[in-house]
Amino acid sequence: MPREPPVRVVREVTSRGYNAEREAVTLLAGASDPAAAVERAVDAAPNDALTLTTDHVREVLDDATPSTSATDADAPSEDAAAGEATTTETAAAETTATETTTADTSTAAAATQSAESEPEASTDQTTTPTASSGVGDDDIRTRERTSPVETKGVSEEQNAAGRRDGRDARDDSQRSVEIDGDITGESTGTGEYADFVATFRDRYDRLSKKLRGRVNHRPTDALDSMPGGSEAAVVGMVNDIRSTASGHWLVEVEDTNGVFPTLVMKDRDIADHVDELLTDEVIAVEGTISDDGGILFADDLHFPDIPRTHRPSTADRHVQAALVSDVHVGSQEFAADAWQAFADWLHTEEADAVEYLLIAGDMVEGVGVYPNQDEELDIVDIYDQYETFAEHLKDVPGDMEIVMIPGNHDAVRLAEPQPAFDEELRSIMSAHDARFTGNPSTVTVEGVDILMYHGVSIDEIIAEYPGDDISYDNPHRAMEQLLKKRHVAPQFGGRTRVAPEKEDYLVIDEAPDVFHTGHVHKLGVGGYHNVRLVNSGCWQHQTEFQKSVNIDPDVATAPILDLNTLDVTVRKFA
Ligand code: D5M
Ligand code: FE
Ligand code: ZN
Repeated sequence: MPREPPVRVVREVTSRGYNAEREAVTLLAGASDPAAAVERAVDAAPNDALTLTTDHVREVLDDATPSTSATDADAPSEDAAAGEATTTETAAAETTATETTTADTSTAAAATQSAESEPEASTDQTTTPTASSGVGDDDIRTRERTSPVETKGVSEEQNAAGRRDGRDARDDSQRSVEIDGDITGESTGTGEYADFVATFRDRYDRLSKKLRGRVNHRPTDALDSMPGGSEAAVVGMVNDIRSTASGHWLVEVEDTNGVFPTLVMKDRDIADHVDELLTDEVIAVEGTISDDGGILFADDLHFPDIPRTHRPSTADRHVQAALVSDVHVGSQEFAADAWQAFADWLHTEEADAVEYLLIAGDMVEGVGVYPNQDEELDIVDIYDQYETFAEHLKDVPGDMEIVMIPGNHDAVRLAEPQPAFDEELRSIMSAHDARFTGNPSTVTVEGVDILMYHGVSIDEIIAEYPGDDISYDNPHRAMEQLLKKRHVAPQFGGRTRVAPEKEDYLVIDEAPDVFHTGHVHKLGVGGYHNVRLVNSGCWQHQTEFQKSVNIDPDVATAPILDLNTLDVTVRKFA
């Protein structure tokens, strides 16, 4: 009997916008057809349910798969182990040495990288891929291997003003941080139907503009009256993707005038792109109108994408930013010692140039985020969690510029765009005079545009994409898809909850220089059309739930971005 590893079931469930009780996952994994069982359980669950419970699952299993026996449902966990885990990574994580790797922006897919974004030192030896999971194997060159960071005693020397004792006194006058695209204080959505129409209209307007100049497009209603055999193009939002009986793909696109079907033949090269398509993203299709006029045979597909000619801006001086996320203070698995080692390192001379700290969400573990989460809480009160987080943040040098966006564990609305922390939470985290902005936001640091986004849609990209090219081991590959679609949460109605606003704040209007995300607790460094991609790891050891579904997090990794070169050095503190 086929048995789905629970991790797949979890992803199936979450990609449909639900969390699941652990036992519900176990039951689903044991069903004779787990995918169908997930489908039915999701249908059976009330629309307003946030969590798929064992009751929801039992209901459908009893109804439709009477053959599922209790034994099937109880024993799927060995299968889960077959999936991913590598022991080498765990071994690497247990050493206390600081591992330093440098990634350049060239990936196999981006041979056109500009010279200026290549690292200047490429003579160094190649590191083993297991030493830094998620960092594209091709991209890595070991620049140096440092001895274990000397951290002892640093915090004692640290004075109350947070001056960096191992480091030079600094002149702050060259620093600058600007913020754009922040929803905070601008939210107008009431959740009405009209708001959704406005959001989608805005998405279509802005993304179709990026495509219209590239194809000779016609509105859908004009395509209807074009003679068979005409060459034509259409720019629209993907409304539906279906395979036909003969294995071709029917991709229905919608513009403001109506819908039009396009057909992608399975033997064409462009058929590969159909795997990448998500509903609600905006694309252009070029092709030939069928003889009877009812369909467009696709010759080419275009995504809004980042132009290959994109030239990133860089800072005018040698200065660096630490890009972290997913601290999860309040969880029993919060890696307090590792965080302390990181904070201590920031006080050393070696970290002299690290003047910025960007935190991409999930400061705290939160309360009631997942079922049974309370069993693993170290701090049960959400405000106490932020108080403790603030204490840990105080260990970071007081003269660093800090920018924070919220994530799905934080105490702001779950639906994206998420506004910044409210006044009460800001006053708790006030120590560093940090900047608080929404998720997503573009944070321009000394001229470098950094798109910060927590990353919930990465789960969805990975769940929807067939094959192993894009997985939790290379989250930066999922980030490429978001850039290609020029939207941080392209698919509506799935795992990523989206709030309607009069503008679509999730559109990536300007190509960023750096894209920084977190959420999946896996490290990933890459490059796409000269945009530097960084997915931070996390500061939370594996939770019971993650263990049960075989998610193996990259704990205590701090990617350090050089704002002058956009090179990234990954440091490990566990
Ligand atoms: O997300 C951490 C990662 O783990 C992210 O990929 C989601 C996944 N995850 C962890 N626990 C669960 C449960 N209970 N349901 C669904 N998905 C889960 P984070 O946002 O830090 O929890
Ligand atoms: Fe997280
Ligand atoms: Zn998260």
